[in-house]
Amino acid sequence: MTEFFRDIPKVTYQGASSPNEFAFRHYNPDEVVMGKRMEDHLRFAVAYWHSFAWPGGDPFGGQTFDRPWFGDTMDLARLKADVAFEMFDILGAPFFCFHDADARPEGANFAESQRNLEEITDYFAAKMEGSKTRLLWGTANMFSHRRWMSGASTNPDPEVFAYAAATVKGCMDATHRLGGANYVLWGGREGYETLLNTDLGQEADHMGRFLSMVVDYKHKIGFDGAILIEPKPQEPSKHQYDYDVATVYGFLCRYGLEKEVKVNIEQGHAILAGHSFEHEIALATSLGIFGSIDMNRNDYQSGWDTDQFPNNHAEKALAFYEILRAGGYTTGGTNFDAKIRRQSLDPEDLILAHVGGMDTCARALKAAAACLEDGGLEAARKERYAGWETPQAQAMLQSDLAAISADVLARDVNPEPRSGRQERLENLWNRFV
Ligand code: XUL
Ligand code: CO
Repeated sequence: MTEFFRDIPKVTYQGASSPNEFAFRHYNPDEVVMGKRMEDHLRFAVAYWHSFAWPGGDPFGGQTFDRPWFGDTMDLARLKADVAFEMFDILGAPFFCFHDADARPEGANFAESQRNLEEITDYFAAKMEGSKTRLLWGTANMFSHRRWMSGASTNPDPEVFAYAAATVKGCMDATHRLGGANYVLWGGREGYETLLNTDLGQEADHMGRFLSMVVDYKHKIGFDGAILIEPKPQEPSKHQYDYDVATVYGFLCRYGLEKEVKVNIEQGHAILAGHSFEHEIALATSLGIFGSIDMNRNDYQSGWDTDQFPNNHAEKALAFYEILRAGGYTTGGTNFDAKIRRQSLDPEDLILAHVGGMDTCARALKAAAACLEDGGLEAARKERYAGWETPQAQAMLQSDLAAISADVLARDVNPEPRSGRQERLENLWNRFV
């Protein structure tokens, strides 16, 4: 045991009226919701980067956290892993996620960075033997180091493309070795700052080719997890190529990868793209590319990607409704891509942020499940489209404009508008949240 969380007990479910701060009020892992244990529905993951690698900086100030594992040595990387697995255990977290750069010190060259990653991967594997926590996904940080400033696979310099390919290979190997359920690509620098120096078309082709290589490598090593792209419209780049789910789908179709790659949808990124979280999830499920989610919330006033822990279950219920309606996660899960505020210095803050986030999601899941089981909303939706169930309506879809026009004239078609019943349905929804 390390000293870091020394007085903090394991968090257990104690019911909604528990006065204990270190208790779940809604997240009861063994409780069965719609025929499945809550833990298996939600598949919570802790994000290594925010909780263990982030120093607390913002655009105006640097480090605020003073963690005993901060530094660039392998010993400190191992201490960080010890503390991380202790936190996973306190929370009963079934999964975690990490970038190479969160887990290992940067080496003097690629070979040294790769060796460091392999060593820490072995260390993770040993820790996982004594832990219930599994790997939801691994990924490569190809946005922090200055080599990535003009992009990774979209960099105008082919040497950076090469470095990116080698980096992703190493991270996919690590993810595979740890039995990861997915591999994620978030392209924070895959975009541009100014069109004056950018060849959009060439960069898209390089990104498409790179992604095809990732898919080929997945098959070559027999990795059976899903490859996921994480959309985001901007920040850090002015304009990012993986803008939102619709943009990613168009990109995947263009390069013939729509059956091979899915999406990891983040709440805050959806908001930055001008969408709701549930819109992005519903679109992805309808396109057959829903993979996983990064759970957090943004500050709605600042317009930044503030990555706060979720605390509004009514808002998240809309997202879980879409996930449940589509049959739930397969390889995906609920990764807390969320960080405590830079003034939240205490070890307790890290634990309680996750407890609150897990409870918020559990409450949201239960509300969404209750509404789905009630069936009223789905019945109303079905009824709204019921006209399409007739043979005539179905035949029209196989017809053509001239024939349809003749039919409209012959039957003197004059549609009567019908209420969309939005407020009634909102009232129905509110009965469950
Ligand atoms: C950045 C972001 C990343 C990805 C993984 O906004 O969400 O943390 O989730 O690289
Ligand atoms: Co994310």
